[in-house]
Amino acid sequence: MKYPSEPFRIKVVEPIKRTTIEARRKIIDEAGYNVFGLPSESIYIDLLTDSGTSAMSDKQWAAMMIGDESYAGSRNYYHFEEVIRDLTGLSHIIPTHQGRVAENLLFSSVLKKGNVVPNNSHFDTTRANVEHNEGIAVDLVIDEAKDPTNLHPFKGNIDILKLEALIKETGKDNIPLGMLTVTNNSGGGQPVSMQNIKETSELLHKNDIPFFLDACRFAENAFFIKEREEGFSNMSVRDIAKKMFSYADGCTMSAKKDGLVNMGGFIALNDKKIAENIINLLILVEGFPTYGGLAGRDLEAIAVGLKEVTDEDYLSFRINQVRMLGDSLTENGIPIIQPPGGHAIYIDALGFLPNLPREQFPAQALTVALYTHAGVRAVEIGTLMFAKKDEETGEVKYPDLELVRLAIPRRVYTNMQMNYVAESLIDLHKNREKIKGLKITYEAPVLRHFTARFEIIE
Ligand code: PM9
Repeated sequence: MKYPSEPFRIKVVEPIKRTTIEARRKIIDEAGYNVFGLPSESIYIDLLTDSGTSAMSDKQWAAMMIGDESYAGSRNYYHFEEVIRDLTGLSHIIPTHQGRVAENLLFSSVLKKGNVVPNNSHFDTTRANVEHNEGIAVDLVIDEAKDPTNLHPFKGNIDILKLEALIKETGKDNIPLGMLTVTNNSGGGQPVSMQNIKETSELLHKNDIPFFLDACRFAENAFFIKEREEGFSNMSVRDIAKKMFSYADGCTMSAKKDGLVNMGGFIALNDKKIAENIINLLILVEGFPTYGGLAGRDLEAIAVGLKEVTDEDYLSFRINQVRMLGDSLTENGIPIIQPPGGHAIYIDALGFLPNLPREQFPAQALTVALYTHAGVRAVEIGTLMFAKKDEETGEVKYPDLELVRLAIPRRVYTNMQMNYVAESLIDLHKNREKIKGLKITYEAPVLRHFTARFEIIE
């Protein structure tokens, strides 16, 4: 089958409501034209994020019943530690309640003012945590990634020559670590090849710089390597994932993605001294190192989720469900980042709404229109999330791409529901000249996309 059918049957059903277009017009106006302000009850299909929105399996729910809620030394921590050690080969396993805390603890422990952190593309929380610690986050993804139509199989790759130049220019002592985000969320959920992981690791190590993975979607990345990279078609996805980790000195992970849970994360690393510093901070802000802000039952569910996520029937359905949505949009003339990413489809809002100027937030305008038209919540990844204003000149630097992300929760929606999303977008595309631009009326100084408010430009 081109698009495999669901490799699971549904045991628990959560009803979702359909609302009228009139009701949604009122609700989105009250939310200041920001979909983060919408009550989830007003949404039919929620594609805001694939993070923390997965459906857990029967085995994960069963695992929660063997939660050991001891303050220290919970048996679930030891299982969690064993599974992560086996997967990553890394020595120190530190639980956190989600990915950004892992980032915060790591960067608070290794960054000094003015230090530089290279990455293919920093996710927004990663960048914010680097900058919060007075570091400089530098994105070095390959140029092909900036062209939405380019069919490069590994558009998440970092540009090795640019990385080399950055190390020379900055000086290796000013780079406390280098990172790769797998898959590259901000660049379209695109995978990084094993070759690129290896070359990045070698180059960083040659300069005595530790190499970390932002491993949120490691299993999806490993599946793409199996599908696309020469020499891996006969290797299991689990072994490919292990090989990816084998090049790294550490990783941060939001288990809310490929951990298949609703909450959780971790840092894993080999350096004992840094691990000690992180643990001291962890005790201050998250909790004792055998729970790190999570309940024992959460740790158990993550341990099971990290095993389930490399199941190849699951991954084949997962990746192809996302691809199916992307293919139907493409077939109907809707511009998306090609090829479809692992966890999401990214619509090129500049191609969808060529008449709206960047200062009118075209991707946000499309996100608002999609919710109003169909009750589908997507998220903007463009001007609102990434534009930077030069305080002195007032000039706005826009990101390369202006995108609307349709992130698909894991094991949650059926292919029929994905057809509904595709049809809604096709409808909207036919009537695209009616979509109006937006003007910002409130913005916070950091991570403004979460709380910004807008009005429609009539
Ligand atoms: N990613 C996402 O929707 C959730 C937050 S924004 C709605 O894509 C990477 C690559 C991520 C990521 C979160 C985090 C932070 C780190 N790296 O959300 O703190 O995609 O668990 O993880 C989101 P936490």
